[in-house]
Amino acid sequence: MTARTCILVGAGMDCGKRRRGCVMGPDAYRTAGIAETLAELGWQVEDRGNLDGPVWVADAPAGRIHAREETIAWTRMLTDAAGDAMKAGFPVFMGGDHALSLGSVAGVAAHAATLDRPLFVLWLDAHPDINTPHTTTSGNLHGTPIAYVTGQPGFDGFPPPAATVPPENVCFIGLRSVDRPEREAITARGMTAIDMRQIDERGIAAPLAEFLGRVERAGGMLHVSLDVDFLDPSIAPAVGTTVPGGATFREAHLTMEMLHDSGLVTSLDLVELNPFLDDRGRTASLMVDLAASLFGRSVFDRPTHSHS
Ligand code: EXY
Ligand code: MN
Ligand code: MN
Ligand code: MN
Repeated sequence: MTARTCILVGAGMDCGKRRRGCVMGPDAYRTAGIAETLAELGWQVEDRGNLDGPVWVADAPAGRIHAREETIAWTRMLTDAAGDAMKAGFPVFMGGDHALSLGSVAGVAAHAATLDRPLFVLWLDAHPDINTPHTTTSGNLHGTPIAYVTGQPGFDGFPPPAATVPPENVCFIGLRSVDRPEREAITARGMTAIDMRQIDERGIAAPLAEFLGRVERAGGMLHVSLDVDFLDPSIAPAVGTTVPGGATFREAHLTMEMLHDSGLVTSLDLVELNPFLDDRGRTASLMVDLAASLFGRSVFDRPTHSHS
């Protein structure tokens, strides 16, 4: 990684779905020692505090889009904050639910465009979050950020992203809950989707290395979006959308270690942590440990660029 300053951006967005609690995420990461942990690894850490976006709102009627206006406001705010943070270092967006990635990725994409570099996105999640406001059946906008940042239609009232991410630059890893329109969108656009069956059959390292090789050959920047539900619920209970059969402790750490060694990652989302559902802070602590692996914690030094 070239940037040695890490910018912590708290975004306790809680309106991307109906269940409350993600508002507490940024402070749970701080309580789990994220700043101290990254500083011990040699990073300069600048904590910019929490963005002051709209709070959770009462449910929209079933089947309707939930908190559209609030999500639009967060998207504007996060897009700006992401652009500013990218100029200053390596941003870590501490969520907050996954709707924060409408703004974080849009802002990062706009910054990459100013550098004339392609942006790639690695989506570590049980879900592909590629519904649009037209295809969603839940009405929860945390299920839509990939559609927004790849420029799909239906986001009425949202600012059009200044730069979009080409769908072929997105790689999903960990999928095990995919809606029918999402499957159709992924297939139609030729997106790279590594589901849990592929991980069972091939392991997680091989498909990840293939993707990282592609990013490197393109001279790309890489945004990583880590949803708590990527992890198996037995090790990460603090999330409202648990799906059995997720990544193990070792698969998750190996992913982060390989990402570090690649030197390609330039920004990170930590999303969907709901501290209200946690078990004595163990999910928050695990997420901080995973971030530490991505920021360089290892048992022994290894040569960098190990994927090529
Ligand atoms: N696909 C479902 C929906 O659109 O409501 C579930 C989305 C869950 C999103 C979580 C954050 O990854
Ligand atoms: Mn998600
Ligand atoms: Mn998810
Ligand atoms: Mn390499």
